Amino acid sequence: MANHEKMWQELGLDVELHNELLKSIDRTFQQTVGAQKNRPEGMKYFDNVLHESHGGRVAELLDVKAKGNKVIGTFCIYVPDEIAMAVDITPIALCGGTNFSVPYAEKMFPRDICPLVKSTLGLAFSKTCPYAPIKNMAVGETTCDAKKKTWEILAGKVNFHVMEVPQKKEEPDIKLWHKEVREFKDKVEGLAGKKVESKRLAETIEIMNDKRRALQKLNELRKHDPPPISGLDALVVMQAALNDEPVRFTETLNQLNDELEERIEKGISPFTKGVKRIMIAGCPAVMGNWKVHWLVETSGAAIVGDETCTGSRYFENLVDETAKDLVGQLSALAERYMKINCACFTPNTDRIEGVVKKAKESNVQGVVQYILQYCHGYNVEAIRVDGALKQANIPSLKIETDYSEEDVGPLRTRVEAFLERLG
Ligand code: BJ8
Repeated sequence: MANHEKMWQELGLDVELHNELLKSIDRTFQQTVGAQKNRPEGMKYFDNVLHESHGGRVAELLDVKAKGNKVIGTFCIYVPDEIAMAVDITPIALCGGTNFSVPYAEKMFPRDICPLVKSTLGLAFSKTCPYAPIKNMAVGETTCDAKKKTWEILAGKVNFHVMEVPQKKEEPDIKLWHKEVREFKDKVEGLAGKKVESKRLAETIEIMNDKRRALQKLNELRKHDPPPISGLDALVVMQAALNDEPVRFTETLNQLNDELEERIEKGISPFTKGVKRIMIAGCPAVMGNWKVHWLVETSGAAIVGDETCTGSRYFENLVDETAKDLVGQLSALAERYMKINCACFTPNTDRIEGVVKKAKESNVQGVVQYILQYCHGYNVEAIRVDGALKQANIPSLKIETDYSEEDVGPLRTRVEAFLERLG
């Protein structure tokens, strides 16, 4: 990493503090992901994506900009990347998963907002986020109160666009979302200084669908008993998906999937057959955050599915590739993204039914509902999710936590007791 110091200096980062941040993330990574046994060879690439997220990937984005193209920062999987990519804009996810930066946000923001928001803002405020100075525009959305109110503050400081994600999924809401998608197209066209062409949009739709297909395949392979890959490693792949160049990511993931098929044939797994199978449902675990996956898997279970935005919500549902003109393509994109079941929607029956369906498909014995502290949407919805799972005879455990390590002891006790209850 040392060879990137000049780049960080030129970007105006606090290099000393940034080095501390990297050390802190690396320490957590080594204690969790790095401490696993019997990992697939192909994971080396995805580990490296994480390690280079503040180095090599930043250098790549600077090259993108040197060629006259733009970079946008996003905070939610509702932003349709395909449209930005169609005008040569590179979207990059900016959500923070490290506890290191949380105190920097707490100096300015209330403490009682979710750690994902605080971590993200803390990185920007402490001058340790290399993407903050690179991005030409940030794109927020109206999914939760913490985010909505944060955008108002950031909008005065950086070029900011907010997409209105509706809170219901009825006809007027769907219409509103289609309009938002069309407005997003206008916005990125203005930023890039070029028009979205239908031919190029068809290509970027295919690129992102290919990426989703590869992730769906990984999800299928995890259904095997024993799974050929840990849930923690599958999470690393997902975290890389939000940062890496998509074509390269898909190619490498397809290679990993081939290796996993071989492992299944040869009976190679980090677990033994009959291991207790768990699905995670709820909030996303973005780069830097491996806490709950690590806790569950070091307590003797395998995570075989994730109903989160760093899981199935990101890759389920493809964009219809049959639309032939721009109007049809934008509409197909809006339809696909509207199917994401974030807890911001009311009622959210599709998500609740989806959790049960996925838990059955992955043949799990239990579901861990992962709730980031102060995320009221997922926290309150956990009651309905729990009820629906109970009806299907699937026990669930709700874990509400932040990014710190302080509650690891009590959480482990609760996870172990839950796993024991599964028989
Ligand atoms: S579509 S889950 S990526 S908003 S955890 S900041 S909701 S208080 S991250 Fe999300 Fe889009 Fe929804 Fe997915 Fe708010 Fe909750 Fe924090 Fe959250």
